[in-house]
Amino acid sequence: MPATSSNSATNTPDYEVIIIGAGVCGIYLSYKMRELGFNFTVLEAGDDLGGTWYWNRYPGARFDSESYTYGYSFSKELLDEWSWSEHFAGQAETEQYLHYVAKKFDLRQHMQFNSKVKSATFNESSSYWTLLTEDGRTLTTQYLLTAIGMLSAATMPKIAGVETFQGQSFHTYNWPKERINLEGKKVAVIGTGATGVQLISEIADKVADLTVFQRRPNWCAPLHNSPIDNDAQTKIKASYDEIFARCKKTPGGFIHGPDRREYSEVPEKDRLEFWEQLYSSPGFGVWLGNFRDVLMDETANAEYTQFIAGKIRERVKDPATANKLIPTDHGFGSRRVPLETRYYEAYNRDNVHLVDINETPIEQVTPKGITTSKTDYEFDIIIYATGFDAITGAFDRIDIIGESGQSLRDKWRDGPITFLGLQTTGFPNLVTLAGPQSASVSTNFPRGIEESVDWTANLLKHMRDNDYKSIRPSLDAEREWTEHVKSMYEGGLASTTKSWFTGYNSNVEGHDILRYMVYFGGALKYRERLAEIVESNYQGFELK
Ligand code: NA7
Repeated sequence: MPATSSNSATNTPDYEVIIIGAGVCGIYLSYKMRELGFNFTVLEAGDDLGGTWYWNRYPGARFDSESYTYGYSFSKELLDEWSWSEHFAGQAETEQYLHYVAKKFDLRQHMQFNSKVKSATFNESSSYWTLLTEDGRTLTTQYLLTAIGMLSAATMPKIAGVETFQGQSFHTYNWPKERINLEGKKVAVIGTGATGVQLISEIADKVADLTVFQRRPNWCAPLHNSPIDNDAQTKIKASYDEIFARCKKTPGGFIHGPDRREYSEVPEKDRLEFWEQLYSSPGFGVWLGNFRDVLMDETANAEYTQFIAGKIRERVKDPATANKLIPTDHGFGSRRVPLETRYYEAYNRDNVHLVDINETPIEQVTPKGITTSKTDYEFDIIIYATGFDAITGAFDRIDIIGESGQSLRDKWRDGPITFLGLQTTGFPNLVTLAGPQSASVSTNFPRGIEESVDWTANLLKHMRDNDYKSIRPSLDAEREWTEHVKSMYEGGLASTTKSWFTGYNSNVEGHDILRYMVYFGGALKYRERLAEIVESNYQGFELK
């Protein structure tokens, strides 16, 4: 057990609410907790706020959703004051935005940085949580709200010799704050997910030589980013109500929603015209604005997939390289679609080389570079764009101990089990914002998060107003929700494809099985369900 809390003598916890994480979710949570007058604090592992936008400083990091659909919607004043400079803002601007929000609402006073939580233990007699930080501090709280990010547990590949490399090497998530000089350098990138694709596109013409080690290619499509000029800025600011209303109507919480026409009812010529239009439009329309059956029906998906493959062949000059960049193990859209800016054109450059590690596997990292079954490569810099132990990974890295000494890590070993992705039995007073099986992790994050935070804030207010001290889901509610989450995986092409949506990660032991990580029912259904729960006086939860 951690050392005794400072207030244990009075049997009141140090805080009513502790929030772990000062990213997009934690910032809004702290705004709401302050608004409601709770005694709370935010514990953040980093030395500043920003979460995803604090850590991911790799070259090319930017939004794939329109900036003005990503920012917070809760303050009209904030919407009026802040001007995004690009339709899809980069990391630095987004970090500045979050700093601006924290300053405007004076939220920093509630945040403790360099405060990595090591463990959280539930005390059954008091219904309090006791947290221990890595630097040895103990804090107690009635409610524990996690805002620890869905992609915040970065994973390195299990390759022999990684630690022996004598040049510089980074995981993209842990990209240093100081400027890294890439000019004139021989650089390796391992990984071609959304991160690798942004990074490769950005650095291809800046480094002397770039070698990309690819295991499975993804279906990528153009982002079509551009600056926001004064006219566009004025229009955006005047139409925020419509923008957010539109996001509320789509299953993904983006401005792009599915085309309701049946794919088979649209003549082939019109389909192709429509697809050309999607391909040349900015953002996720190419994925989420398509006919619904493209993501559900194998025939429709195969035709669209061929259309996109054709685009890759048009853009990559060398047919052998184009073939390597075309996925063969999954159709378009069944994994997260990376949006790119001249990604495919990067491979037309003489200084960029693509290594398919299925043909020539990586054997080891050496002091000088990387050895495959065929070649000894020498590099100055190795970049690992190898992704995350998604969604549950951040929970697994904290010792979360609930009733009867049960650990959350053990409970979720074969996959998460939750009610609404917000609570799990055996862990009262723990609310997992952006937790597994919630809609926030499968939709435009800030849109989902604002709703979950509002819902949670109302719940805590309800608890306080009615003098309740603990909340937990019932076993039946948890079972029913987890089954519902599983049923939403049926029929969709994404559920049969290995990706972080389905919980696979080759770099984490035990994560080579299907795990039901996200809510595929969409933001609308999720929102309805949250509202029903409130209307039914929190049916499915036990409040005491
Ligand atoms: P992703 O999408 O999980 O991509 C990770 C990439 O790294 C992917 O191409 C993996 O190949 C590759 N990878 C992982 N481990 C290895 C090993 N051991 N050897 C070779 N290649 C490997 O993470 P990202 O950071 O790109 O994107 C995460 C999300 O951030 C993204 O969806 C956005 O929402 C924002 P694989 O495909 O598994 O064969």
